[in-house]
Amino acid sequence: MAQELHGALKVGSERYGIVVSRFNEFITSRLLGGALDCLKRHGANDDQITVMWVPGSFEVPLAAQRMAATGKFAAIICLSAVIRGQTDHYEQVCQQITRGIGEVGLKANLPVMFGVVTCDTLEQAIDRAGAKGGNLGAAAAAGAIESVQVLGQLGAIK
Ligand code: INI
Repeated sequence: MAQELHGALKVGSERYGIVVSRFNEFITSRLLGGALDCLKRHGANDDQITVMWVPGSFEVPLAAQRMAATGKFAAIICLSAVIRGQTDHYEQVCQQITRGIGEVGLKANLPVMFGVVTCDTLEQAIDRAGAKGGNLGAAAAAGAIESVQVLGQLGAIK
């Protein structure tokens, strides 16, 4: 029978880094709240979590890269919000953060989670920051825990 690996939603002694954008702080503070709640409810203590605030989405990938380079974190959770109605360079900001977060994860060989709300209106952003669309920050944190868990199992394969 094939061996399958599944990551449990259980935090061990590993540390998590969170990068969060001040731009659209009304939304991102709620994403942060969701991520912290998720990490703690799955076993993390405050001293296992470091939160780094940056000016906007554009600055998130570099901060994630620097956090990853410390070697102290098992995963980095990136949280920001890009709302089309508020910016004439929506596409550029979205492209930068999407490509940047992907690159940082692969280069650092770490789970770097995309907890970025990209949408047309403030109402849609609110929906995804704790209203009827759930909380993308919590989802990103759950994804980080699961990724750390499942990747950690690779070393035990015989
Ligand atoms: N940053 C965001 O996180 N979301 C946005 O919607 C946004 N808009 O609308 O422009 C935004 N801009 C700031 C940008 O990320 C940088 O912080 C800024 O350009 C300085 O480099």
